[in-house]
Amino acid sequence: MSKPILNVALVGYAFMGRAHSNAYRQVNRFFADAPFQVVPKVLVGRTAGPLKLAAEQFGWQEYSTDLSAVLKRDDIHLVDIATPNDSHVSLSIQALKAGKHVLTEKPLALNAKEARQLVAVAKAARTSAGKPARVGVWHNYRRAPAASTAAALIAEGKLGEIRHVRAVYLQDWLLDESCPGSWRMTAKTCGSGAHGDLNAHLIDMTRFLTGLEFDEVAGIEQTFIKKRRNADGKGMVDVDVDDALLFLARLSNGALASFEGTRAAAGRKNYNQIEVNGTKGSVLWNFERMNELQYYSVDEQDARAKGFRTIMAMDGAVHPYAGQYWPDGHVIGYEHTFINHLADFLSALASGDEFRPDFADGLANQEVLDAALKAAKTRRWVTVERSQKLKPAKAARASAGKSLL
Ligand code: SOE
Repeated sequence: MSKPILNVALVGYAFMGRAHSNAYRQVNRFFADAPFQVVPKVLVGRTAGPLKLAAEQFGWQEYSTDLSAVLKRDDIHLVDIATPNDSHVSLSIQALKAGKHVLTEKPLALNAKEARQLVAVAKAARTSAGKPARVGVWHNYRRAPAASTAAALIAEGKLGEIRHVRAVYLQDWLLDESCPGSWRMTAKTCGSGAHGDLNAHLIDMTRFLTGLEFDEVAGIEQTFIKKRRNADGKGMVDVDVDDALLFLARLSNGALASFEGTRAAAGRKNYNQIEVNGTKGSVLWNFERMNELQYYSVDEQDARAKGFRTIMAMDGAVHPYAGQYWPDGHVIGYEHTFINHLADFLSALASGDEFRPDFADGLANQEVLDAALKAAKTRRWVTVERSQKLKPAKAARASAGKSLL
């Protein structure tokens, strides 16, 4: 039986545009139960030459430099925003007002004020068919099988009461003084530096894994290299955002948490790690070993066998998403987290069930980002403004319950 068509327009075609394009191309190949036939219809950008090349390479049927014209089309159902941070809110609002469903890159906004505006528009938005518009933020790491398994274990109480979260996201590409300035290093275009880029993922993962919110934060930040050469080769630009921002937090159940986001940790490329300690056990997940989950249980009866164990979270019968791909233990990678994310969004679109993280989650995340940035700048503890009451997200889709061998 043929499925309804979902035509997509994607704005932006750099690193994230490439990752999203791949998800649109692959989702029907791996998720037989996806309720739509996804069509990568139009790639949108500003500069026709490179845009055309990207559209061909990434598999888009058409390309356009005119977003307004694309938004007027009745045959476009979903608009995806993979542009620099300063346009996430305005483009999302434009797409919602045109009656489209919207997926947006993280962080949702430059600040919480902007994010609140977007949440309000999204709540009221209707598609041209008069249905509520559906929205989501691309916090893709939630949907690594091992991370989703960790969330399920925590939700089932295997860790008991959560006491600590310890999370780091370490990169080193800004150690290189010759790396030119870009939108990622200017507050006007990115909001904050490593903080909004990397800590945003840690905040999302903490909220996802523990179901807890953030009460108060204190932090420090540093910009190690304050001037960089301009990308066009002409002169120097000031760097006015952090190269690194570290913060402490008290979570809503009293748990204590620490976070470190940096682009100046030599040798660390995409070291995105989180450890959660509870009264009955601990879990640790590191993206660079994304298919594995470290788990410790205080209940192990044999003292000789007590210790952290490594679970290969690629058993299709029990681990979420794993059974969509290859036989047990045939590992997956970065790009699959985006495919999983999209598959869940499509299911939610068809069923009407919630999709998380949505824009309300994006706002909650932004409120923590803003508070930690303010704390670092003022050198004080700051209470996190929580303008909404959110339920914790469900841990993950159920496993496919099958092995493909
Ligand atoms: C760059 O630091 C970056 O691409 C982030 O923007 C992504 O969100 C992260 O997943 C990888 O690193």
